[in-house]
Amino acid sequence: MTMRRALCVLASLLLFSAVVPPGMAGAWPPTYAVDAYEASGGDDIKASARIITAQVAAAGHDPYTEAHTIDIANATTGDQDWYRFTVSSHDAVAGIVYVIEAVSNDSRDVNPVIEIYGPGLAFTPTDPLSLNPYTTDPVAIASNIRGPWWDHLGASVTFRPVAGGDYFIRIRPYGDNSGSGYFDNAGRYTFRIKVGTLTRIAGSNRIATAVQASVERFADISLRGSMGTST
Ligand SMILES: [Ca+2]
Ligand SMILES: [Ca+2]
Ligand SMILES: [Ca+2]
Repeated sequence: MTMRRALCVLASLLLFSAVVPPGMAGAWPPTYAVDAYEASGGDDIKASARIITAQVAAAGHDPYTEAHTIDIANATTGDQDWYRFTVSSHDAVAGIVYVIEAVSNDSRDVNPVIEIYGPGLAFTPTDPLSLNPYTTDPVAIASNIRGPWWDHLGASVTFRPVAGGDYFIRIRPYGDNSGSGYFDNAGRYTFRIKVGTLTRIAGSNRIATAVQASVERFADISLRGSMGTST
C-alpha cells in the first residue's frame, strides 16, 4: 500500500468514527440501559405484558405516556416490550377508539413497530425475522411500521376494539427475513396511548394547539420558528 493510499484509508476511518451516532459505538449489536419495566421478569412476552388499564383510565381523554427502551435488538436476547389493557364491553359497543404511538427519542437508532393482538391470550405472535420486508405480523389485528411525520422514527396506530376483553400491544424493533436481522437497532422511545383521536395539546389556546398539533404531526426542522415559536 502506498503512503498516499494508506493516508486515504486512515482519513476514511477517522471520518466514519466521527459520524457514528451515540449507542452504535463498541460491540455489535449496540445496547442501551434497560428500562424500569424489564425488572421482575420483564415485559418481553405476552404472558408478562405490562398491564396499563388503570393508567389509561386515569388519564381520561388525555394521553398516557411512558419512557421505554429497546435495550438490545437481536434474534436471541433481543428486547420486545408488551403491554396489556382491558376494554369493557360497554366501550366496545360505544365504538371507543384508541391511538397508540411509539416514537424514537433523541436519535434515529430505533425504528419501533407497533402490533396489537386480541382480544384474549389465544394467539401466537409471529417472529419478526420471518416476515417479508415492510410487513407486520399477520396475526395482529392492527399494526404500523413507520409514520414519516416525526423528526425521529415512530409508529402510530388508530385502533377500534370490536369486542370487550384484554388487548395486547407489542413494541419491537423493525426486522425482517432479508438476512439483515434487526438492522434498525436499539434505543429509547416514548410509548403513548390515549382514548380518542384528538388532543387539545395547548389547553384552551386554539392557536397554540394548532401550532403544537402541526409540530407533532408534521415535524420538519426547516419549519421551526416559522410561526414565531421556538419549536
Ligand atoms: Ca424495554
Ligand atoms: Ca428484555
Ligand atoms: Ca422488554
